[in-house]
Amino acid sequence: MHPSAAENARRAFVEHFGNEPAHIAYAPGRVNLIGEHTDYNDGFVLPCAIGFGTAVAIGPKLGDLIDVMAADLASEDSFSADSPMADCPDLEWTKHVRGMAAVLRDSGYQLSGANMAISGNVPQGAGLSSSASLGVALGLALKAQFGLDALGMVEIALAAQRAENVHVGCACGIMDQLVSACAQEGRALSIDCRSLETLPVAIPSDVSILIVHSGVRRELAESAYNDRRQQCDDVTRHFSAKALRDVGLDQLLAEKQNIPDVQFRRARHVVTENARTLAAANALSRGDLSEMGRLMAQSHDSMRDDFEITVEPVDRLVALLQSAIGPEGGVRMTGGGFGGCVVAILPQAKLSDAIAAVKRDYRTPDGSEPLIIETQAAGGARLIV
Ligand code: GAF
Repeated sequence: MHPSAAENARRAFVEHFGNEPAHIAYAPGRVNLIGEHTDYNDGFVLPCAIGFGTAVAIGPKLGDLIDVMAADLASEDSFSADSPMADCPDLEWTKHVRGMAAVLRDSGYQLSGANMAISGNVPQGAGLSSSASLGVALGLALKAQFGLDALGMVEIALAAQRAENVHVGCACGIMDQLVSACAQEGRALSIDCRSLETLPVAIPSDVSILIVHSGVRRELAESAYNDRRQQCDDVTRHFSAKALRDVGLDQLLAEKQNIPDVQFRRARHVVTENARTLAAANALSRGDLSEMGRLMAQSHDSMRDDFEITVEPVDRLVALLQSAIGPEGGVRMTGGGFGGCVVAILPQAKLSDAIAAVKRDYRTPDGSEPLIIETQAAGGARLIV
């Protein structure tokens, strides 16, 4: 069995810095059940946390330097708590770490010297939010180390999003960080991405969540993601609205002739996905898996045809899982798109059939068996020590 992320981070801290960490913070990755590309349009999402995450072990250090090591990458960095972004190496992980320190510092939180070791087990490049889990775990570790009592979980999520937007260069919304920070075990989180209100939705105990990685790497995902954001903003501007959340389907259809076709279809995805996501939170809370399945199928079709973020192997995987699951339960691509994972929600009794069908009928583009993860909805970020 693999040691947990927290145990790996602790062990790396002890080996590297020669003493026990004062705190270990852990934050999970997530899978989104429905509500894709709606978060940055002030819309609705329904993700849950998964049983994989990132741990940050932290301890005191005299002076102003924060020394940090990424145990899984055998890579190190050292920066001033007073000017975290000065001479930042062009490495994604260091931008996340320094970016989080910079955002907290710019928000008025006092940081000073510290030692940190990081380890995570979220599958990389799978669309399961390894970055968000890193940002949130860092926020919680820095809060514990420096006694930042005013820093609440929602604020940690917002800081992690800001660090990604400003210092990593990814224009992501708030979904991933917020569910990593605030998830509850056994529940999905219905999130209003405008008010940031969250409503836990219990997942019935006889229902399973299955994640299958298509094996398609999410190449060019960042620039395509930013293009989609831009196209949504174009339509928002067309209506002089605050966000696409405020544009109704009738209103959008009435303007079809006056909006370029691509932009129209992007907006139609977002507007209809918001309605599906609210309906899905309702269906899940009633344990209505056939309605869930119907909404997830519509969501996938909309991502494929209107938002154009699926790829052929992902579409194939969704079709084969849907026929293994049948009408009680659903499956769709999950996350930002252009590869990555699909998520299925199904009765536990169907789980072994669904897994067998994937193993029998699906191969990743390099010919291997795909990564299959059966998960329960996990709890959100927490201090382990
Ligand atoms: C990525 C982003 F980080 C999220 O904010 C969200 O927009 C998602 O893609 C698409 O729903 O995970």
